[in-house]
Amino acid sequence: MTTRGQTQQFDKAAFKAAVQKHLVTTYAQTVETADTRSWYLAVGRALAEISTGSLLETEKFVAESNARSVNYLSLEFLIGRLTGNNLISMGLYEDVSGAVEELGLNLSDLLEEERDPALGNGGLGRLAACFMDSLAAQEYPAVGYGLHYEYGLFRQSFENGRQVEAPDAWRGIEGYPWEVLRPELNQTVGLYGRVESYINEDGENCRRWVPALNVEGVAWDLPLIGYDNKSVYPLRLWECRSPAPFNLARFNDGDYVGAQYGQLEAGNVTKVLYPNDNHDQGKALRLMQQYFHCACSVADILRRHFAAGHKIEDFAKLEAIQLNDTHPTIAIPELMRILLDEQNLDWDAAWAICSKTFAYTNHTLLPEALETWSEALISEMLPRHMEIIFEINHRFMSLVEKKWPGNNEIKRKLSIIEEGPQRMVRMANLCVVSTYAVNGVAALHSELVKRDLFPEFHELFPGRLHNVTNGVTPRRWVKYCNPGLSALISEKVGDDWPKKLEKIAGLEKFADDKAFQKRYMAVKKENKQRLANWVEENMGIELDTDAIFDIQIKRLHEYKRQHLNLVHILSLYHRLINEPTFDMHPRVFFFGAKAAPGYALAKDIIFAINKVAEKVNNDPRLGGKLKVVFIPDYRVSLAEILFPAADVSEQISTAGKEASGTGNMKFALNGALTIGTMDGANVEMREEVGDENIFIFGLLVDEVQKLLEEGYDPYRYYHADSLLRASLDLLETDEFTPGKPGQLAAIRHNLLEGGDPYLVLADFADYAKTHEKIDAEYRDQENWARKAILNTALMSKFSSDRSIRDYANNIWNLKPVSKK
Ligand code: C3B
Repeated sequence: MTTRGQTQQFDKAAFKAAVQKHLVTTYAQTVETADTRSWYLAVGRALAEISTGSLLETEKFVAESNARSVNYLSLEFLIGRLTGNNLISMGLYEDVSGAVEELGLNLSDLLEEERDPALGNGGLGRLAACFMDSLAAQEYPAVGYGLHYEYGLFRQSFENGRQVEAPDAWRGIEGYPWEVLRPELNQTVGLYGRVESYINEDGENCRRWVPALNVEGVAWDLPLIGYDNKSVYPLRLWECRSPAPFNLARFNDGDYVGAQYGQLEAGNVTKVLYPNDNHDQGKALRLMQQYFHCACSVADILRRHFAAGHKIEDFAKLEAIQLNDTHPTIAIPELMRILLDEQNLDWDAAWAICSKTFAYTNHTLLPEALETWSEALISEMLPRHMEIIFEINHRFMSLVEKKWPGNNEIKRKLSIIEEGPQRMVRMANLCVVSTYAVNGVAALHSELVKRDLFPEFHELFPGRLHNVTNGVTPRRWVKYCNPGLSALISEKVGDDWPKKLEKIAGLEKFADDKAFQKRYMAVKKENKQRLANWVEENMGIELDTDAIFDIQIKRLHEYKRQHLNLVHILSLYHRLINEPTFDMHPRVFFFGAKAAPGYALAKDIIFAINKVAEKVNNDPRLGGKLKVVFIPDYRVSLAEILFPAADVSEQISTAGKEASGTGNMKFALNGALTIGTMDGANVEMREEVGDENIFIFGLLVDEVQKLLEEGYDPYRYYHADSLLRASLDLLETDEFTPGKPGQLAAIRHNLLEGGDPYLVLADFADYAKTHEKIDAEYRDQENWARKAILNTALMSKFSSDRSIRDYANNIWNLKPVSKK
């Protein structure tokens, strides 16, 4: 049967037979009675059969090529639904659509049956998924290593406007059709216990870890299918299982250990994804997840290395390990431990390998997201690793002493160990010290990493800090999710733009072409209609597609400032009711966002937006000009409907807080105009599209820092701006919560008495003024069409293919290995 590259004919009869076989033998259904879900599963399995074959072939081919590989370690891969996207990568979308039609089925209906694998929280996990897609598309040898969570990110619903969380059993009871169990790759992982000294055969003093208990790591592979080529790489997800019931009698102190570890069930380690985005909670089980992930992954990398016949000395030459944020940092002492205690290398030899293997990506400057673990916890769970961390730090401190003799303040600041009532291990410092490359994720962010986060490290290790600007895959985020626009692009620039996004620059010359503008806007209108239909069917709200569709979709976080958007909506509401001459183009404000379950203010913001939505959507005084829609359970598959339908993209974080953003890129590629601050990748998007084609507002990073240093007083803005005051004061009334005044007051309180830590009030006036400009510009549809087309045309820099080439050339030293 055919794979990709269309080198062979698709054997429709064989494919149909494979689907029917799976329907009967795998899912125990009959052709006559099977429901849509069973058919989707059977089609998924039949396709996975093809990709699994290619995966095994690619593994062998890469192993024999002796090329360097990258191992992408991430606690999160927010991959989204695979079936539709994989069909596109395999070049089989049309063929399979035809085949299932002959079985009396509709492919789109089948694809809707797939549950999103939501194995990530937000930007960081989605970036990892785009990167894996780009590695495969460009045939850079790669393995993605993650965790096989039984429950992904919680499912969100609203009860009386409030977020309610439910578990996300993404695999259903039947299992996920694309995953394949690899029992031969099992790993055993130790935990707790003690470290022993002993003398080896050569009379040397050695250390070894004697874990108190072991758990089992089971590998599940998902296929990462290269677009229009024959390479398929594994996304290897580890599931934790406890081997036979714990044998407590093995422990010397049965009772003591029983009391301490009794509740620990190994099966729980990969039970659920921690639902925090940009926030470190410091829970022991999370450290256990991190170690379990790293131990299985490092062991598997070594297994592959040795199986290919290589020597340990060549490890760094052949394997790069990329740490996606600090979450997998414990992989560093784990590799050191194996090299020292199992491979019997001396410290310098082990360190030489480690420090040429690992590279680290920093994704945030937010202090609450920078991970630290207590020394006590690490010493208990991973005693040998703690010893190794101390030794790394000891040697590093001598280096600091050499550079800044006698300067204890710098030592205190740079040390991997933070002194205090309880000593803490700073994972970011461990990363910077132990890796050969550290990168930020957008130009501005990388500058701030150098200037504010790691200035002394930058001095000490010149050349170690890099920038790699994030990107998004044009396969999922245009070709798959926006077929109308894709057809239009292909017509003008040829059909290889999904793998050579530079080609879309060819659209620039059509920006003033009236006929093209009309067709481009007609596609936008269809996409708005698709979203409007979803909203009508699922939420019962009727929308007018002539309105401006203004969308903010991302995790709920104060720094992302959904509440700035809300206060602006309140100001429009106030003006529509109180200013008889106020005119605005009809506008729908969409939100999609999950709040971490423990983040009270974020949940209050969701509640407030929902309450405001209830009121404005039904208030006849507004003449239908203002609608607010909070899409429940925002996830990748809904993003695929939302991005193509946007006119305006909200990227309004406080300057200096959003490391990059990637939703901003998806919107612009799909022809939305950005309203945004000079933050993250917005800065580089502005460089690409030009100031006229983006709406920039707000304080700059340095202005933010200055204002905070001088002492920021939100009341100053409150008293000086009557519209702002009226808008905020609405939150104290019962306007949106009839009979219950004060239900929304927490937000106002945070912005006034709470000191407004993210400067919502300081940026409000400029934000509101910029929205007025958007309103005026939208009314000139030709002008708007021109700008939208230019946004699509000028986004090629933000393909994740370019990001991956940057990593490959500047950090990983990786060459494509093409399987012809
Ligand atoms: C995010 C950042 O908040 C985004 O600005 C960035 O675009 C993405 O990472 C990808 O680089 N991020 C996240 O989702 N979770 C974290 N813990 C830290 C950063």
